[in-house]
Amino acid sequence: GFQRSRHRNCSEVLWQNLARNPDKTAVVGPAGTLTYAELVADAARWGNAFAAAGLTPGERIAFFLDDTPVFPAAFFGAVRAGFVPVLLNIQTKPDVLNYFLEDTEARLAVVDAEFADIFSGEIVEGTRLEETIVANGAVDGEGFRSADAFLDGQPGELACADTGPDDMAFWMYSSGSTGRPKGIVHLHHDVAYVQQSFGEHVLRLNADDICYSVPKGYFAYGFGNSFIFPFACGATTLLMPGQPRPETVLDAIEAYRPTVFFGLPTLFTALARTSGIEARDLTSIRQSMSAAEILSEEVYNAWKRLVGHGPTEGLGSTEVLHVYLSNALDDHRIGAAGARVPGYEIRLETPEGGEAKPGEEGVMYVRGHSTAPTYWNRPDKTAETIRGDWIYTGDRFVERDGYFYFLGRADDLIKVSGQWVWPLEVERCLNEHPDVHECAVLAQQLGDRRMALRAVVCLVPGLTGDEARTTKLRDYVKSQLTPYKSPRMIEYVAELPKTGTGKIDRQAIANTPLA
Ligand code: 3SK
Repeated sequence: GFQRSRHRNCSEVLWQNLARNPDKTAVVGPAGTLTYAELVADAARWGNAFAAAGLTPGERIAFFLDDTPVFPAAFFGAVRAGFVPVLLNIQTKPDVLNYFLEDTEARLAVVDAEFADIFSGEIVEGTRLEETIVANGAVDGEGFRSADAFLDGQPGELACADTGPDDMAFWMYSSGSTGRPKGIVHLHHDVAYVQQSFGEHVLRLNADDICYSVPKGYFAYGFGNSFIFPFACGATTLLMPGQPRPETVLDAIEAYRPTVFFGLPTLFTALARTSGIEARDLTSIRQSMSAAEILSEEVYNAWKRLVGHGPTEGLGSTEVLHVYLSNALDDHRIGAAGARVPGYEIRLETPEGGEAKPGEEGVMYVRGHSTAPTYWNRPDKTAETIRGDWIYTGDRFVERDGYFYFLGRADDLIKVSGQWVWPLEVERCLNEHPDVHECAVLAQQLGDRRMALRAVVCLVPGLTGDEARTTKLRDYVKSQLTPYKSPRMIEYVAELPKTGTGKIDRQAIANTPLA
């Protein structure tokens, strides 16, 4: 049966390797290669340094880190010493970062040198941030200290703090829906639980595996792929900093020869369309995993032709920490998010509140021992999503033959490139542009099943909707929000259709084929 894990501190997932296989390579990549003994010693130094900085147990530390060995070292050192890393997306805009600092009340931040500049001025004023520890490079100035100086003289051993399985271990933030992002609180036992469920039943790594997750460690998906499953098995994880592009991903595969490859549909689609990919050496990959959205059959088959297997598709959430629906390597249903992962219960609720039967549509709830107990300080949002020990996903599904097929959202949030977008937020942003008279932004399913944003724009009189205008508007959204929120399609109309009460008639727009 599935029990709550007994780990009193989730750093066990790394530390167990000290006795088991200290000389095995834990992490490789351009930023450095470390054995498990070396990684544990680094983690111990970070943990000791956080304690020496005077943090109290349970205090949050803001992490703003790309994928390098510093990430797991600082993370596991912090949790082992009883502190709570908050994994922030390194693409976070300054105003949202200011909110994160306020919400977490972090006094310390650990930041890659490349991004350290934004931890200054207005962004940190009024927050409790006292010091920014700069890793992978140096930055001068008040409030900054280099990681080397921070870690100097700290011992490479660290006793485990007095934490228990049900204590708060780390946070991640929900990516932008309506309003402020929510701090998703995870507990120490959640880490071993996702290994017991998805790790042991679906992924099944062995110690010889080298994992390469293109999605980064600050996403729950990347965190599990890079720092839970490989460490739980004494395998190796490849850490590639920098913005991934198809060419750099292919170069990394040839250089480091990963055996297990993790991506999102957007990446598999881009890779499948990369010219010359047939000539690249992908022979090291024995298993691939895709999550978050459904892959098109075309891309699934293209990947299968390239590496001999299609990506295993799954679906998870940050609230659950990792994947709760998954296909299997040897049993894959095209178009399905997957079957229930052992360790999770799934319930589909009909609009009347009953249990949906196979073939009937329902909104999905999921339950298992890795789900977040709360959003930080947000009782209203917690009540909406975390209903007792069930998580309300807001996703509409139908089950056939034990496999779940996604039908859409119960509200209008959509996932683009694996990240949540609220079309209305993009609509509001575009509406603020001086060229826009009015507009509507909708979710549009593409021919290959992925979701994209479609904007229908009525420009102010006298302006024309040409390619230059489209680029200008898309760039505007990118600069105001984040790049993935920029609409893929912008169409221009002389007038938006209206309902009898004068509201924009979204249904009429949705029913109009793409221009
Ligand atoms: O499917 C997702 O979006 C997801 C989110 C968090 C963790 C893991 C996954 C696959």
